[in-house]
Amino acid sequence: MQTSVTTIDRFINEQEDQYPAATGELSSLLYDIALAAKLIAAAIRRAGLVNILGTAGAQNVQGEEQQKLDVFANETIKNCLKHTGRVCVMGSEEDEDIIPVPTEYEAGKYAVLFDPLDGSSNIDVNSAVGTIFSIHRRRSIDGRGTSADVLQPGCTQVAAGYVMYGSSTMLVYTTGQGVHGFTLDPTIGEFLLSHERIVTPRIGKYYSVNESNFGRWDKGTQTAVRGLKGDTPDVVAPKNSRYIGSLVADFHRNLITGGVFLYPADARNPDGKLRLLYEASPMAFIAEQAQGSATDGMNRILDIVPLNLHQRVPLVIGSREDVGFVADTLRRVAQRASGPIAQPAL
Ligand code: P6P
Repeated sequence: MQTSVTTIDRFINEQEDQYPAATGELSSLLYDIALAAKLIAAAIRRAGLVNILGTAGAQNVQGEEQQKLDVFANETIKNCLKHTGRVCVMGSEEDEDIIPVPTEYEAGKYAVLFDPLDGSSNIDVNSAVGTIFSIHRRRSIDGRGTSADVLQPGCTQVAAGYVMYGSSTMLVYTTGQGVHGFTLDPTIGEFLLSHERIVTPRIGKYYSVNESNFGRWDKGTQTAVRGLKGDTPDVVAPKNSRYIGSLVADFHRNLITGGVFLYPADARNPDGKLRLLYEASPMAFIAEQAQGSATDGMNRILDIVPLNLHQRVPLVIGSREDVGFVADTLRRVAQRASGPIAQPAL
């Protein structure tokens, strides 16, 4: 039986061949991340058996109980990257400050940001969790990496991706040449190409938002979500609600089937909950490469210049027309609230 399997290594190499100037370092960095993903996937699969569930007791910089798998995932990614000579600095949701590569290792030309285990509150209930990563070229000239290397707008990313530890383990990434998905075959320990050139439908089936925040949203957001539910069927067809509470899982479903995910600002989270650098920005790169889009409600995520490592941002991401509907609604409600624009006297 003819089997034409494409491993992630072969696929990355074939993509790199299209760029004669490529040195192969970015490709090798993507392998390093794929290795970390395999190690984390194995730990998650074993989690119920070797009792590494439950909290590690420590709290991360977000003030959240740090689960043991959070700690393991964070350390695994750092250990897979720091000695390679390809990275000068890292930024992690689990670490308060940037992580310059230790002096005993060569500092490379890339800065890597990551959320090592997003949705970790779902760990103990065996629901999907994920790793999200974002790669920029360093801006500093030499030496250890600095904040300037990580505080870059999403439009300067050279690669971004996520790993979803769900019913199967999938790695989805882009280097600006489309979005491609690989499924881990645990029997051989290889990520195999399963979703080449993912394109998200223009209009989605689902909307994903935590509706328990409805009373804390502004009027524009409430109006937009009501529209997605079917209040304005002449403008947007009613959608089904799907919300897992894990960004990677909600984003991935919408990417494949079409849909829009929202984590808006609210009275309790005036900048929303999600982080710009290692959640919104990489997902926005992927969304746009899959012909979708991503905004903070009105402004393109990839244009936002970050001011600090753990900066939060409201997020509306997914099918292009659905994201556009939300933006149009927010603008219309804002204009109505600010009153009719004074027409210049003729
Ligand atoms: P809420 C998980 O904690 C996370 O950071 C994202 O993965 C997810 O989209 C969001 O928070 C869920 O937040 O407030 O709806 O539980």
